[in-house]
Amino acid sequence: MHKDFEKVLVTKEQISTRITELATAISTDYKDTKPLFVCILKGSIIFYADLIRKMTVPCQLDFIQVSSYGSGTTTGKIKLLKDLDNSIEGRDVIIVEDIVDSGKTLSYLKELLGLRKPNSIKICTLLDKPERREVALEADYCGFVIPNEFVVGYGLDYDENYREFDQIYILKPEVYM
Ligand code: PRP
Ligand code: 7HP
Repeated sequence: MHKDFEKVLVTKEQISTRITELATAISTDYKDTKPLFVCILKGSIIFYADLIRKMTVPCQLDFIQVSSYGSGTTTGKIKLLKDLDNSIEGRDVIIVEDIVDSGKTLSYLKELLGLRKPNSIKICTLLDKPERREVALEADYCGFVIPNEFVVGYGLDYDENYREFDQIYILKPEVYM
């Protein structure tokens, strides 16, 4: 294991099993429509790529990127860095996220995309850290509820590092303190 990691929190086997379950549930719920999966760059790309490949109904893809002003996600001031390529009017949108922490990123995005007259918007997150929530926000599909620890791997980073690991690890506090 990498020297900066305290322990594995979610193994690759657990991730894979849960993603199949999520994709099965979403495929059932969207069997009569063609959902548009919106990937929030960059953290969710690995989860997103694995999730859509387990879908058993037709779907389409688009990408969006936001960033917080200041350090981390604590300011709540969010900037749109890359918009979607296509209109979502009348579409059934599923926003795919790696982690819900304060809830600010997703509440901003849900409001922004909601103004564009989609037929529906739902949220699918791999991880939910409810102890950190600052704004009311609930995911419609959630992989794992996790404790209030800083996690990396499987797309999640600290200072742009560790995204390439295929499991989710708790980062040693001394790395970020
Ligand atoms: C991280 C993560 C979520 C967001 C969650 O993104 O990927 O998008 O923070 O935090 P919140 O619930 O407190 O808003 P980050 O801004 O680090 O960008 P990244 O996806 O490029 O890593
Ligand atoms: C954002 C984020 N990124 C990586 N790991 C975590 O635990 C995080 N919480 N919020």
